[in-house]
Amino acid sequence: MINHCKSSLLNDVSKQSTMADIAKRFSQNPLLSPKDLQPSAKGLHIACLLNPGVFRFNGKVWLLVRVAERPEQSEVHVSFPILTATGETTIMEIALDDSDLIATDARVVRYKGVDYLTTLSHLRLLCSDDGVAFYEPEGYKKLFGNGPLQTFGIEDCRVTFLEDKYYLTFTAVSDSGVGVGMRTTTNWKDFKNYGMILPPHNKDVAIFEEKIKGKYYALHRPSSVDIGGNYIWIAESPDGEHWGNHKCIIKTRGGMWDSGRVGAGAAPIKTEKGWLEIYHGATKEHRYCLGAVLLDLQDPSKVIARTKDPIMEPTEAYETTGFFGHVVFTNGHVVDGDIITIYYGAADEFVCGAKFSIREIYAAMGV
Ligand code: MAN
Repeated sequence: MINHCKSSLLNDVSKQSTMADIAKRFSQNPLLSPKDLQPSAKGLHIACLLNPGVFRFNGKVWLLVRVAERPEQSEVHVSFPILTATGETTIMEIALDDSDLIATDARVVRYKGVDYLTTLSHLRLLCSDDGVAFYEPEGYKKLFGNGPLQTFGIEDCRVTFLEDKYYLTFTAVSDSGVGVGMRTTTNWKDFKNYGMILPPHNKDVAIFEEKIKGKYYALHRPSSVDIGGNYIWIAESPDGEHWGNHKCIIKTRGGMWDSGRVGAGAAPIKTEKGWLEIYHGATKEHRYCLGAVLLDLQDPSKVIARTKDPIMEPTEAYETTGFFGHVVFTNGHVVDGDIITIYYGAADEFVCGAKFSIREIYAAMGV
């Protein structure tokens, strides 16, 4: 088994935190666990169900959930699936005592100097009448990685509804790097594939659900090595596909809960005070919390406010213990008046739900 739980350092960090968590978690959490779905192929099992994109369609709430699979693990090997460029699944198996193997992170291994993911992810549609009980409807296809830039899978899809079309922006992983793929659909049966819209290293793309002064806007997260870091950027586009005028707008904050990396959640929410964005921030020890920022309605590259403390922290057992513990990560929500219902990945293993009041988030931001 590959492992999972984090060092005692994390417990110390939890104790120091200010516990400003204002999320109202569903009592039914976790809503979905790996055992609730069938694997996509014989010989695979689902290790994690996590990080769903969320949207409304045909009167229901839908999740486009990330399903992370691998073979059952033996005592002596680590094994994981990889797609070929033409879409067949192959299994890579490495002896745990191989001196060329570095396996210290549950999510990634390094073998002979090359990084691989320990699971292969695809995206699957689930829907619900009440936003709590989700099922897989008949007649909708699973979405798999496609082509040479998605051979390690597709992950963490944001779904933006803009002018009658759903834009799916997701992490596309391969041995060439981690970039952003895009597909669009109107009916969730037929998809137009745009390939990679932002090259490595980039992820966490959330397209705004309205154009501003005729232009599309998106948040994204390039990672800059040596100089720079893992910061949230904003970009503009004439067509939703080609992006330019990039600006860095939200950086990590030293010594705080978001000191290691920050990345956008789902599409920003238009409110009377600005575009409200729930984002994730992590420490260098990979403890993932959620915070919020408010962006100017007319010029969303201007940050009006940002929460000092996290609005949600991994506190429940299903958030602290699992495939990769001490993680709450969201990339999908629905909004009803003052209430934002987020769906989130907990410990990179379960799908959970929680509600926030927009007014309470404003109060936490001091606006
Ligand atoms: C990265 C991504 C996410 C994952 C978090 C926490 O940001 O791989 O999919 O949820 O790490 O492990």
